[in-house]
Amino acid sequence: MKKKNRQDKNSSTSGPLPVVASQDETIANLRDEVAQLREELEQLRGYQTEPAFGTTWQTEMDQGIVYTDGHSPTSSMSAGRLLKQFSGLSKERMKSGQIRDSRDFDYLPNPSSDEEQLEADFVRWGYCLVKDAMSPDQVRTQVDRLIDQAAAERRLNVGMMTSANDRAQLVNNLVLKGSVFRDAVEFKELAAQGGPTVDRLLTKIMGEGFGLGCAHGSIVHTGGGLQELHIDQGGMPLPYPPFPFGSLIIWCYTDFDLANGGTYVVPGSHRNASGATSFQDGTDLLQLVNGEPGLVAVCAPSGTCILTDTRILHCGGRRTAQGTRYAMRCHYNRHFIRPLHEQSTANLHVPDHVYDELSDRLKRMMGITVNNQTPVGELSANDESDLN
Ligand SMILES: O=C(O)CCC(=O)C(=O)O
Ligand SMILES: [Fe+2]
Repeated sequence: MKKKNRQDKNSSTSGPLPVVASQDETIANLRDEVAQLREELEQLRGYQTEPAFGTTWQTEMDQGIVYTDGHSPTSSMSAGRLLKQFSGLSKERMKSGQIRDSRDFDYLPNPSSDEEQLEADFVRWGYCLVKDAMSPDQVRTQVDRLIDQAAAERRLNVGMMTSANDRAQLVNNLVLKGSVFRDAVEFKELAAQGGPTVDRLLTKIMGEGFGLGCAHGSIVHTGGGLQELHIDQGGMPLPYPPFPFGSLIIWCYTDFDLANGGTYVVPGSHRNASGATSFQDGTDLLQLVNGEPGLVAVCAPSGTCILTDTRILHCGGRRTAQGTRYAMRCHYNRHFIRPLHEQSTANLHVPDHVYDELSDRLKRMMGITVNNQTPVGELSANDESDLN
């Protein structure tokens, strides 16, 4: 007679023995494992982990330093090369009426105060919309100051007109131009009621101590505002790690949508589900623009704060409606990164009377704290105990 398999399911020394899985279970487990490995491989795609055939230290050393192309200040692998293919595209799509309002897609981010939802939107689509981040009164205070400042700069012939025929104006370096802006830049509730929410989200995106790249006012009249499609970390060498270097946020002082010149974005163009960047050779970026949802205009009522991942494809949109779009755009970066934005010169010429008014946090954000004279981590010759 065949003996029954009387496997002891317990062991006196190590507790229960692992139960042998049935065949179905084993296959399911293996499938999960394969999927997990695939995901990890996908994530590593941007990085060359295996040396190419024939590569040795000697061949590399003989070749010398070849990863810079001689004109890009960072490296030949900057996103600029990949972005060239989009030249003229935003205009073409706008003119042919192919850009839709984000509200036409029910799955795209809507303004929300729920931080979990905001995080989920940011991860999935590369942007999220903080609802009522400024109250109507707070918006009014900002807009009034911005309009005054813009008029003064035009009067003095230093206005920065950024679209043909004066149809858009950029008011640079707002941190130097009023405490109302400074307070919003450092998320104080008195200037922006949803500031703490924005601050918390940005800290999750970039880590503590993130810095300010620039804060400027954006004024877009009818017919102005259109930019080329770009990303806001385009100067960084590729391949990108699976996280953004910064975040451009836009405080909407007026309503944003297609007619009003709302920002055009390609939702989801920042990464894939595994976290790998879309910005690498081999990804068909054009397919992202042409696919679903493709290029859309962000819809958000005044008072909303738009937070974007610096890897998302986007650009300023043309305002076709009468009137003017007002906004403040602030670019923040991880703390060890110098400002990347082209208008980031605020910290180069801070007048003394403004410097004295800046909070410690703002000084740190701008990278203009006075240096600590004591070398960090080095022995101090005055400290006898260190010399023993
Ligand atoms: O103003 C906008 O809608 C977008 C502007 C933008 O993309 C930028 O300044 O980098
Ligand atoms: Fe941008």
